Amino acid sequence: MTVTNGYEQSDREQAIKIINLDELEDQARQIIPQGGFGYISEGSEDEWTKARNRAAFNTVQIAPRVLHSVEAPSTSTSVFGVSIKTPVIMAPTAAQGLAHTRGEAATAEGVAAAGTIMSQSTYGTTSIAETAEASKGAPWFFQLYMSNDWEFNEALLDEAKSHGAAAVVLTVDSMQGGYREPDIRNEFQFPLPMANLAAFSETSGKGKGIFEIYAAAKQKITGADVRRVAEYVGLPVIVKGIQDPCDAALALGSGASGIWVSNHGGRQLNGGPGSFDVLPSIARAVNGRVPVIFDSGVRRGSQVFKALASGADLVAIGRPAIYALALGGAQGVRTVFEYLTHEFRIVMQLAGTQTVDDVKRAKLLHY
Ligand code: PYR
Repeated sequence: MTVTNGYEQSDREQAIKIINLDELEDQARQIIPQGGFGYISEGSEDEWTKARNRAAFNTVQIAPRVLHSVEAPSTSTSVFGVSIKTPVIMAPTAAQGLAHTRGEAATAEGVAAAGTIMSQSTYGTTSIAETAEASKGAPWFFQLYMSNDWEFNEALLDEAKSHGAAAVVLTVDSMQGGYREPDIRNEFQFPLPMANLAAFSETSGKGKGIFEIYAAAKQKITGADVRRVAEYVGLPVIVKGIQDPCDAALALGSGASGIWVSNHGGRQLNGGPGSFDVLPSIARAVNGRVPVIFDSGVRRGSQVFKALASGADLVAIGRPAIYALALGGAQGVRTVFEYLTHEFRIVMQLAGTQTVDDVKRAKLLHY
C-alpha cells in the first residue's frame, strides 16, 4: 500500500486468478478504502436499475446451434478501422487512483496487453499524456465531460488528439449526479487531484464530491454540442448514455459517428430500464450506420454474446476492471479482459458460432 493524502492506494502488480468477475468485487472491497470502494461500486437510490442491468440479460436466451464448425473461433473485430482481439473494451471510469497508485496508466497498460481499447475519462487521476503513453500504441478513446468553459473542452480535445486518441466519447447522461447513498454515508470527497482538471481548470477536484464536480460540467448538452465537438476535433464522436431510439436518431442527425448505449452502470437515473432492455430498439434505429457500443452490467461471456446478438458491435466493462486494477495492477486488468474473452469464446462455440459476425447474426429466443 502507498498512502497519498491520507488515502491508502494499492500498489500491487501481480497475476490474479479469476473464477468469475463477481468474486472480484468482494476481494477488492478488502483492499480499497471504504470511501473509494463505495464510490466505485455504487449505483443510485435503491440501485433498482443497477440490478436490472444484470437481470435484463435473463429475458432472452441464446438459440444453441449444432452441426456448424466451431473449430477455429475468433473473437477479433474492428471499429473505426482499428483491429482489436476482442469485442470487449474498457469503459471510461473516473478517478482510478482510488484503486491503484498508477491509476489509469496501469489500466491502459493492461488493456493494451489484452489487445483491446482503453477509454480515458475526463476525470482521470493520471493525465491524458501519461495514460496515452501507457497504451504503447494500442488504440484508445478519450471521454469528454463537457464544461461550460469551451476553452477547457478545446484544451482536452487538443490534448487527446495530439496524443493519438482514436475517437472521442461524449457523455450526455450526467447533467447531474444520481443520488448515491454510499458517497453520502461515507462523506466521500475525492482524496486525489484529477490530472485534467488540475491542468486545465480552476480546481483539481481534490476535496470535492462528485455532485460538485458534475455541477461544473455543462448542464445543457444538445445536438449542437455534438456537432461542435465533432467539427472541432475532427475525430469520430461517439455519444454515450443513449437509452432511447429517438435520442440515437438525434445524435446521428447531429454528426455522431457512434452510439454508446449505457445507463452509466445504474449510477445516474434510477427507475429506468436495464441497458440491455433498450439495446435492440436502439440498434434497429441505428441500422448499421455507425458502430453501437454497449455497457452496464456485463459480467459474463454469455452476456457479451447476447449484447452482440442484439445489435452491439462492442461491449464495454467498467467496475470489474477497476477491481482487478486494485488486486493486480496492469496484470490484473489484462487478466479481466482475457478472462471475459475466454468465457465469451466458450459461449461462441457452444452456440455454434465462430466469428463475431456470426454472433451478430445469431438468434435469441424469448421464452
Ligand atoms: C461517475 O461517478 O459515475 C462518473 O462518471 C464520474
